[in-house]
Amino acid sequence: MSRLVYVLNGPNLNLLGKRQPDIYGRETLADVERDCRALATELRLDIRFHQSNREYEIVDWIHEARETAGAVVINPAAFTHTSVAILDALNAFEGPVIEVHISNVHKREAFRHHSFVSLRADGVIAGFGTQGYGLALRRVARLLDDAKA
Ligand code: CA2
Repeated sequence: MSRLVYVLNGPNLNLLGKRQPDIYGRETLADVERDCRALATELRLDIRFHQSNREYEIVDWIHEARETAGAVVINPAAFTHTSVAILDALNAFEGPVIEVHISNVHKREAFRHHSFVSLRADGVIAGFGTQGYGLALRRVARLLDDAKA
């Protein structure tokens, strides 16, 4: 299976590190991308790292991943709780999908407790801060290694 991993980020995550550090920490999305790239090299993964505030762009990247990628790591942000379109796109992707949330959504408002994406995700990480992205990449590397063996 391809060792290319799409790391996708939903709406408002471009503000990471710039607002609400009590909830989301002080690292920016550029810091997260840099850390993901360094870890990916260690794990022999290639990554495509994207963020969008537009649902259709995330759907289009998942379609692209169908053709080229072995796994998807996704923080769908607010679309987690609303988007059947992203769920449908992920259901059409064959490799591992890991859902990441920086905050512990279960400790927050009730509307954040339901995730459409969790109906497809092979694993869900929440509340580990931006460290969750690295944990997701480690899991994906293991799953891709296991699929090869
Ligand atoms: O905890 C997460 O990673 C979330 O996916 C973040 C989403 C939220 O809607 C989900 O319920 C949980 C919000 C992303 C907004 O990110 C910001 C970061 C800094 C400042 C403002 C927004």
